[in-house]
Amino acid sequence: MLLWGIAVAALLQSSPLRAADEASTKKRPNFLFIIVDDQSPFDLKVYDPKSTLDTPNIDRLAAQGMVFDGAYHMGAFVGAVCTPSRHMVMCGRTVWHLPGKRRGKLLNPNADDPKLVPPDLAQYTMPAIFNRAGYDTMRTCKNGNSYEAANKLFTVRHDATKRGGTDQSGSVWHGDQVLDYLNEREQAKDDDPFLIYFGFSHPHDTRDGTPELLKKYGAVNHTDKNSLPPADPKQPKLPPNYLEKHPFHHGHPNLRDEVAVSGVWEKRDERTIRNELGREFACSENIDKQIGRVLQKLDAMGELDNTYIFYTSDHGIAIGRHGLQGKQNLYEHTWRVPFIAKGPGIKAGSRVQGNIYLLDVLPTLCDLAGIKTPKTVEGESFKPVLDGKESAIRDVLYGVYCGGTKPGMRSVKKGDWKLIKYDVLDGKVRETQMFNLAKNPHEYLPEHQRDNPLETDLAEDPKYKEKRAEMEALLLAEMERLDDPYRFWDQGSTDTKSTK
Ligand SMILES: [Ca+2]
Ligand SMILES: [Ca+2]
Repeated sequence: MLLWGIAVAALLQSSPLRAADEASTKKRPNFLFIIVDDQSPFDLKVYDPKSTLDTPNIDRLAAQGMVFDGAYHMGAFVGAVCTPSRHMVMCGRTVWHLPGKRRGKLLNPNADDPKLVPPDLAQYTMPAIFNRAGYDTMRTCKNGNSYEAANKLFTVRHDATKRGGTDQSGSVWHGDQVLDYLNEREQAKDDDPFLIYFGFSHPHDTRDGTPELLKKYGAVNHTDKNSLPPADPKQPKLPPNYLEKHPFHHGHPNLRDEVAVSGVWEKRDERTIRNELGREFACSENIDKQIGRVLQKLDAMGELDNTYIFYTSDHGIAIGRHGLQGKQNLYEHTWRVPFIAKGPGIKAGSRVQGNIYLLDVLPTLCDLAGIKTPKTVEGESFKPVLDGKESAIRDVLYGVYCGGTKPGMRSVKKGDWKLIKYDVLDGKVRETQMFNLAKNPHEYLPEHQRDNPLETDLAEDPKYKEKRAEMEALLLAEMERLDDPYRFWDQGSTDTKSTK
């Protein structure tokens, strides 16, 4: 019996699978989750090779890892799109199953239903799960517009809103918090695996870049509402889908991001938009520098190869695209997020569609760490994509903006096709758009006056009547599946919330 036991043990030890298992239990992987605030994927060279934004460190992550072309945030029921987005990151739940109450008022109409929003959800958020699993958890990020009940569970937390143009008042401060933490670990010879939530306050406005980087992108921190910033050829060019005005009202009167962003206000002229893009780029390059510092430190500590690194944003942003300025729309520049992953086993230089949401991050981290994913999580692990076994984890994507007049905006995407619907301002605006994203990736509208007949909104084109019916049905099915409490004018519902 003893001999047999030794033989089995020897056999197990010689098996490569067993050897890999043992190695991974000896040293579990670390996680560095980088999240910036308000960045369109199309700002980055990784997504737009013509972009003039220099991000050598993000580019290197992409070259050594995997780039996702289909990464989305599911949407928001408040103007502060950050808030639901960051809840989804923390708890892995779909948008209508999130906490959403402010001063007793339900922002998410489902928020009081314990079947849809578990009252003890904070105990099943990213820091809670990883603390229980023996990870050291650390966080730096902006304050506010996020999930405080989860944020406060990180063992080490250094949050502050840093949107200034100096080291102390800007992104350098967030970088310093992570470097200080890594230095302390090194000195204490702390060997536990770690999860670092490395958040930035920029490039969210106010986009006060450092003088050096502002100069590089030809921009100024423009503060005078009554004048235009100077034109400068070094500024980023206007985006291809720029418009001076969106063709119809977005449905959220007095929306801060569309009327009150310092440096832009309600202006959409070329000088204002190019200057603001220059400011956005200055802030984004500064973020890239901080990422570089942290990666260098991880390398020096010998931890880099055992660390999964994710780079993303809480959502995109318009800044002149389609005549919009904010993050309260469902065009690709804003519905999508940049998403890059690098780490053990992820093929260098790979690129996938993915079709992931930010709410899939948490189950993926659990999967990679070998932690059981809690039942509260509704997202899906995209580890099979990271492993190169799948190229996408779902076919249909759903998006919502419901922070202004109701029911607001919805989008649905499947394959190359995308539908966006608007039902706002008490029925004054009822619009449907349909795009073939393979032929019209910038979502050109008739106002862009493109020659190619596919480079426009195809919703009313009789040639695509069947496609539109299919997309409309998909949208309704997603709204039902996800407990969307609203219905649109043409969705044939008796739901009492549909008209108000
Ligand atoms: Ca944000
Ligand atoms: Ca420790």
